[in-house]
Amino acid sequence: MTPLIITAALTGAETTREAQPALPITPDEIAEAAAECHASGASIVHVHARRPDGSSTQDPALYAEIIAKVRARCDIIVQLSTGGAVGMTAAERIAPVTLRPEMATLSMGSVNFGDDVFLNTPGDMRHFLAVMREHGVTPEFEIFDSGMLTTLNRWIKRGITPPSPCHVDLVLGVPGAMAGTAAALHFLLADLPPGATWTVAGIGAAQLTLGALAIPLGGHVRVGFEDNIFYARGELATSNAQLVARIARLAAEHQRPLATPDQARAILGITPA
Ligand code: KMH
Ligand code: ZN
Repeated sequence: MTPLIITAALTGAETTREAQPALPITPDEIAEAAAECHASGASIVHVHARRPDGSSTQDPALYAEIIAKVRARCDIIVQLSTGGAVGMTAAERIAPVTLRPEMATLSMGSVNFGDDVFLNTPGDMRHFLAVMREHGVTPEFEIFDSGMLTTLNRWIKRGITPPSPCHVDLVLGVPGAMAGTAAALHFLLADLPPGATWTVAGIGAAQLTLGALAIPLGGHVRVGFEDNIFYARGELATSNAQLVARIARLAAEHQRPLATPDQARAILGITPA
């Protein structure tokens, strides 16, 4: 079976230190957490920047510092967020892509997001794709609801993006979007673009259940404090790496090898710069 790519979504835009005391916030903390996750089996790190006070920002200078500090520690693939936080402008969100990270996320539509709306207009989405192409950045298409996968299939049909390589992240369990259930995952998988690779990012308790399900199904798994702060019911995780290590153990039980960063690059069609 294809080696398993584990993505560690370390920080996110919404998780707070108050809720999760081990949340990495500064570039040094993020780089250290990335190295720990790499050592525990992750081959991609999904990154959001924060200001020193913990608030979310897409400031390219902070992202540049994070990338440099991660690079100094390990060879993990750095995937920047273009989702940022709700309420940010499209211009703010896309700005760090000019740093030419290996990957960046591209959300495929608008959706309710808790009490907010995560806005992604068709024009902004096409602009994000164009900027990523211009800078040699591999997109990860973020799918929060089924219409977003329909849009991605339409893009492929119209030649806006190629059918391969094509990597999607099925983010399941956001309040306002698709449920974090096996039924929702199977429903989306039936409509996956032919040849696409996929990761599942379950929110909250679905992080474990859907991650565990993806391993025998041949998918890939995202874990981390962006999506879930607990190790078990009522028990906070002690680190992002603890969540990565659990998926690595489950993969070993399924005799599914873990992808090294270079194997992940080959699977995802990323050509090192
Ligand atoms: N913070 C969410 C509103 C991404 O990273 O691309 C969007 C998000 C998606 O986190
Ligand atoms: Zn994110």
